[in-house]
Amino acid sequence: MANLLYDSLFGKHAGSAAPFLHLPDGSTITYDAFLRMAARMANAMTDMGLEPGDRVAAQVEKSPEALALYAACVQAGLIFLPLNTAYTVDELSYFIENSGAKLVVCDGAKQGDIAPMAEPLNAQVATLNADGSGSLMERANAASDRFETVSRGPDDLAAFLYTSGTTGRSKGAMLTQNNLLSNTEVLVDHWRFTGDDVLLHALPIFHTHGLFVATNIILAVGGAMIFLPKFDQDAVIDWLPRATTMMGVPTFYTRLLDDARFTGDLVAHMRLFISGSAPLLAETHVQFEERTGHRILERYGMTETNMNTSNPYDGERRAGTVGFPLPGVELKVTDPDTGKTLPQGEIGQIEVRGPNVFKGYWQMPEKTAAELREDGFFITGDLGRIDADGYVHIVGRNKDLIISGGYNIYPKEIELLLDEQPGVLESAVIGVPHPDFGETVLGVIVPEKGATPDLDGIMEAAQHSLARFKHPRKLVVMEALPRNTMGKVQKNVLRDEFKEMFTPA
Ligand code: MLC
Ligand code: AMP
Repeated sequence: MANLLYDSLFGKHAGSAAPFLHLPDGSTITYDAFLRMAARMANAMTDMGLEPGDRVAAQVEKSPEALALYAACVQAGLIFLPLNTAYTVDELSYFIENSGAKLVVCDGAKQGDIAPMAEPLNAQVATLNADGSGSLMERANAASDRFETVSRGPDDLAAFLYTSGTTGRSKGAMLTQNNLLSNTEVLVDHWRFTGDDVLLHALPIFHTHGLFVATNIILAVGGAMIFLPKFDQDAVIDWLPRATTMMGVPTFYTRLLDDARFTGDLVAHMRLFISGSAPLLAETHVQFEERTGHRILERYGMTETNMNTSNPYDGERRAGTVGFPLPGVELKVTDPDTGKTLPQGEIGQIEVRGPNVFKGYWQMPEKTAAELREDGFFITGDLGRIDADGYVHIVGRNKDLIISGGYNIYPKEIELLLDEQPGVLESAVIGVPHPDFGETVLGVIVPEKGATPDLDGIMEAAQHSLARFKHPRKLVVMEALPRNTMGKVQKNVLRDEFKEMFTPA
C-alpha cells in the first residue's frame, strides 16, 4: 500500500532541484533539500519511539523546518496537530491531554513551561525554534536523509485541527488523507495552479488556510512559495513583484488598500488574489478592483471541511458572495428546525457533503453526531442563501462565533473566564465591527450587587489564560443583560448597541 498524500504532494518531487521556498533573506530551499530535511525529521521522531497513528502537537513559529515537520509527519504516518503560537500554556495543556499527543514540539523559550505539563501526560517534548535550531533538529541533523515512507490508506488520519465549540471546549477535527488530497486536487484545477506559480505566503501555517489550502496546492503542482514568517506589510509589498498569486484573509487586503505603495503597477503582473476565512466586504472587493484592475476571488471553507465553495476563475467573481459549490461538494440550505431543504433564495443553515468533509471530532461522538448527519451532510453553522444564478451568499452565523482577522473566537470560552472573576455576576461576549480585524471582541459585564469589578484585574486574568487574539478589546459594565421572554441573552441587541464602538459612523 502506498501513502497517497505523501506520494502526491511530497514524494514525487524527490531529487528535484526546483525551488520550493523563497525566504526573506533571499535564500531558496529546493524541493530536494526540503524533502531530505523532512526525512531526517521523520527518522528523528521514529527514533524517539513514535509510531504510525501517534499524534504530534506542534506549537512552533513559522519556518521551513516547521513546514518540514508537517511533511515528516505525513511520511511517517504520524498525525500532525498544529497549534496557534498565541495559545497560552493553559490552553495548550488541554490540547495535549485531549489529543493524547506522544510528542510536543515547541519553541525553546516555552520548554520550561510545557515540559512539566507534558510529562504527566506521557508526552515527550522536543524543541524547534524560529531559526530552525532546537533539540528536534539536533536529532534530525544526526539522522539519515532517507526514510522509508510509511504506508497509509485514504481514510487514515493525517491531521487534527482543533476548533472551539459553542460550549467553550475545543474539538479536534479529524482530517483524513483523502479529505486533504481530494480538496487540493479540486482547487488546483479550479484556480488553475501550475508549476510556474509563485505564491506569496504570509499566512500562519497552523490553520487550514495557510497549511492545507496554500501549501498543499503549491506542493501538488511543484510551484514555489515566498515564505514570509507573517503578514508584514513592508515585506509583502517588497515581494509582490516576484509573486504570481497570493492568498489572504480580508485584513490582508484592507491593510494593503490603506497603503499608498500598493498600486495597480505593483501587481499588474499578478495572476490571482484569493480571499477567505472571513467575509470580504463587497466594498473591499470593489475598491481592490478600482485600484488594481484585479477582482479578488473569494472562497468559503472551514477547518472541518477544507474548501466548500469558490467564485469562478473565469466568469463573474461576484462581490459579497462565495461563489458556487466546488466540484464534488454538495451544498444545501436547510431549515434549522426541520433540516428540510429550503426553496432557492431563502435563508437557512448551510450544509455540505463531499470527500472534503472530515471524519468527526476526536473522541466526541455526541458532538460529531450533532453536526455531522448520518447521510454525510455537515451542518456548518453558517447561515446563507443561494441566489437565482446559483451564487452562495453567507449572511450570518447560527453559531455564537466571532471571527477576528481570520481567527475564530468562541464567546463562551471568554464568558466562562469573565464569570469567574471577583465581583462579576454574569457576562456576555460579542463581536463588533472593527476596521482592521473585521470583527473584534467586546466583553459586557454585569457586576454583583454593590460590587465594582476591577476591569484591569480582569484583563490580567484573560492574559494569563487566553491567547492574545481572544482578549476583549474593551470591557463595558451594564446593570443587566437584555433578555428575551425565555430568559436568553439577546446578543443581537448588544451587538446593535455597541456596533459603532470601534467604527464610529
Ligand atoms: C494578532 N492579534 C490579533 C490578531 N492577530 N488580535 C485579534 N485578531 C487577530 N487576528 C493581536 C496581536 O497579538 C497584537 O497584540 C495586536 O493584536 C495587533 O497585532 P498586529 O501586529 O496588528 O497583528 P498581526 O500580527 O499583523 O496579525 C494580524 C493578521 C493575523 C491579520 C495578519 O492575525 C493573521 O495572519 N491572520 C490570519 C488568520 C488565518 O490564517 N486564518 C485562517 C483560519 S482557517 P498586541 O499585544 O500587540 O496588542 C479558516 C478556514 C478557511 O478559517 O476558510 O480558511
Ligand atoms: P474555521 O473554523 O477557523 O475554519 O472557520 C470557518 C468559518 O469561517 C466558517 O464557518 C465561516 O463562518 C467563516 N468563513 C470562511 N470563509 C468565509 C468567507 N469567505 N466568507 C464568510 N465567512 C467565511
